[in-house]
Amino acid sequence: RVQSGILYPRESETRQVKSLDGIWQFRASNDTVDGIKETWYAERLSQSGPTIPMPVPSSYNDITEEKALREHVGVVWYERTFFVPQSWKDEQLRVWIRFGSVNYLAHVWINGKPVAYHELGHLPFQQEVTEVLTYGSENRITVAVDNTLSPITVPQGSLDKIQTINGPKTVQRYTFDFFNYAGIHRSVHLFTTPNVYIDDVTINTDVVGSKGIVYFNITYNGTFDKNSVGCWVGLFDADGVPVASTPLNDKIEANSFTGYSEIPNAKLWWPYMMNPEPGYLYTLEVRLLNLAKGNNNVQDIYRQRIGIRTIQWTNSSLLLNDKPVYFRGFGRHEDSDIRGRGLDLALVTKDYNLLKWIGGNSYRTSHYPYAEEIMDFADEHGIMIIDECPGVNIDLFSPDLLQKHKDSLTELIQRDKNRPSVIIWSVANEPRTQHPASADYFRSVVNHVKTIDDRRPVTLAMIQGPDNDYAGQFMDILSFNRYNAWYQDPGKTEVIQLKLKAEAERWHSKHNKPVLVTEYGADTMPGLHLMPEYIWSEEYQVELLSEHFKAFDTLRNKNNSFFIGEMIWNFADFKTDQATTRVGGNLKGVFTRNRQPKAAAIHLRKRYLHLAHEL
Ligand code: GCB
Repeated sequence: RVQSGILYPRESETRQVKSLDGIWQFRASNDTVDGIKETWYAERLSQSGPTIPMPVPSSYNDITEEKALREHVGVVWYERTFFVPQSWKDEQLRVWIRFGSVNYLAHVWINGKPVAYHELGHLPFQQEVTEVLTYGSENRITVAVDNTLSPITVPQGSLDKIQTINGPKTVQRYTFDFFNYAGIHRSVHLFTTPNVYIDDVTINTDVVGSKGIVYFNITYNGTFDKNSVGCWVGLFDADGVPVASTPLNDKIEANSFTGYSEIPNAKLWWPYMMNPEPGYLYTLEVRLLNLAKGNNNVQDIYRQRIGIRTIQWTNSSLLLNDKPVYFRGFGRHEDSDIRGRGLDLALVTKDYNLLKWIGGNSYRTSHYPYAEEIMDFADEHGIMIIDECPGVNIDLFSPDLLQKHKDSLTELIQRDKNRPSVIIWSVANEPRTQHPASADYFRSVVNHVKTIDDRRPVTLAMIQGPDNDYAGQFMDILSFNRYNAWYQDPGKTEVIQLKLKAEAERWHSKHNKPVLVTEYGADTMPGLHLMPEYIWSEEYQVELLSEHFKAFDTLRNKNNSFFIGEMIWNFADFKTDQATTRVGGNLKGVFTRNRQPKAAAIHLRKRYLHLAHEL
């Protein structure tokens, strides 16, 4: 089921991209009908029942005024029509459909024929559809989306029945603390490739003195004579000036080319505020050639932006280009009013502006992979990413779940392997690692990651304490989430310095690895002022932060410090499932859900800018 390449669809001289974003037709189905059995995909959705307009990309949950749709459990249907030009057939192009993310599971039909199936939200999937399209006329695409979570989905959930006056009702239970938004969350693209096409590009970089070295592995697919396929790669700097080029003829195995280029005086990829030119990117141009038609006969061209940098880690630090980094970061969510988890480029751009304004240099993609468009910004602006797979709050460890968890990491790494911004893989958030079964489970998960990518360190955002945990031993970096003076000892900010420092020291003394705080914070109702500081007020959030800052400073200023960073929970307020501890959602943001600052944002900014200049 694991796809080969999942390159982002990009136009080039040989590739066309057509967006299928826009208003689709939509209907939620209920427990009593099975639209797949009733073949709703065989004709227009409006033939089998009423439809409503639904934007793509977006979560569907908050688009209407219906509670039933917000809380829907099970399948919903999407449909739209589109045209495909006759010229695509005349030119014998391959045509592909690609979804950036459908949460959680998707069946896709085109013109009534099944073309794709994918389980796991937050990750892209694609399928060639050349044969099912009608060229020079209208086509229909139908998608059935199922949001049901079970003990063997990533993340886990369970179904429950509640009794109502109208009989039993199925509800979804889950323990993770964000709303289980669903729908077609990211863009849908049709794109073309030539018959013989570049399937995947894998980059690794190294630095020797002032020289940058870029290693590449290019795979291709297609049907013409293997002996006539050639490959050429060129590297261009940020101004488009060529800096290296290499013809590749050394096929080390079928369908792949490997090689490397050297760039003298390379400009390295640096984090934001660590260098005057952070996030420096080169463009790699890959040309697949048909040598039978001459040395320069180009079949396919794909361009991939890359950054040159090294990552190393020791028992006390994480080094980028040989310099230790300190994370000034955040936990975040893809979340906003109305569109839920749907991609919104205005929001994405605003968030990066806020991140830079506040002096942050990093965040964790808590608790699932973020949109590729969001990751592009991180590459461009020098924002360091802890890239997290959707394994949140795992409680029941089973072989079936393990397989799916590994699949989610395979797909995540396949998607993000070339990104300079991705510094650490996070294999899960807050699994119940007090269970002995978590030991074998996470040993296996980490081994799996290492077989795909051993050039980045692995972490896990842990919630169990260091003496009640079986999984920390397998990690390269020890990350923990801790809510001193919030869930533990609410109101008692005077415990923070002692407890936080003691815990960080214990993690380090137990496993001898670098330590990072991936969550701390306090829910804060914007505009609530209570002095002296009282929980939920803006003053309390500021006070809680201040006490943490003191603890962090003690840890990082020690000789041979093992403490590598702080990530506050959360960048912005976000929606959760309904609970008596939540007021319209989780309010631990330093920004509101509308991205306006609470007092804590101003306070945090002072610290992050100060740290940025000091380090
Ligand atoms: C956590 C979770 C995060 C929650 C947060 C909270 O430990 O990792 O998903 O939102 O606590 O605020 O409760």
